[in-house]
Amino acid sequence: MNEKAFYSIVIAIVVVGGIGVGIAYNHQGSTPVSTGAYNLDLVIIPGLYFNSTVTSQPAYFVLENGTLHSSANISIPSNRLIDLTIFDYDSGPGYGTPLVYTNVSGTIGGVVYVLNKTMINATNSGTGSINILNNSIPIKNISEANIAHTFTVPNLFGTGKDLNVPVGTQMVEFAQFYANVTGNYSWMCNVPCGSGPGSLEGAMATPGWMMGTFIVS
Ligand SMILES: [Cu+2]
Repeated sequence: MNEKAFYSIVIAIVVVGGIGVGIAYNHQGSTPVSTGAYNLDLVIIPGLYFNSTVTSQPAYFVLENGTLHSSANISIPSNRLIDLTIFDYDSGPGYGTPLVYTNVSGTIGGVVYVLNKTMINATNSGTGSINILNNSIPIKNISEANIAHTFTVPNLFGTGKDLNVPVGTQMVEFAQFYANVTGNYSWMCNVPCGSGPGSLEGAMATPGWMMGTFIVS
């Protein structure tokens, strides 16, 4: 083999190999890789004192390591299955919620699982024991009469493709999703749950209450 042919082969190997690595890398980057789910636990608590004019407001908190943290900045890892659980102590109704936000969007299967009072039936034994029925119910919509809040991250999956989880009155809900594009997003509730509609003050307009930053990194 002459020198020219040898280097041609070396270059061919490097170029083809490089393309192969590039494809593999690109494939990994665009496809969700599950390395164990990340738990994002959110708690909604009503009736918190805001200030003397707005008085009581509801707020989201992040539950982590057994303590509540501000929801002003919520962080999740990219390219990893997110197990989202929302514990809502608040009640509705949520009349005036734009109908699009009463629908689930962006979750795996397009559903959230409701783990509400229907899950636990303590009345049928009569012995004081508690029966836990594992019948979490997948839903795609919560009516205005039953909605209390939403957890919404606009454009999380691309332009116009939102994460939207409607949260029902005093329900515990579970949903899963992947976020594959890193960056800072906004999160907010789209139920007029805080101070009056259009108000610039109160939960709906204050980070750490019903809105904030959603960080995918
Ligand atoms: Cu709300």
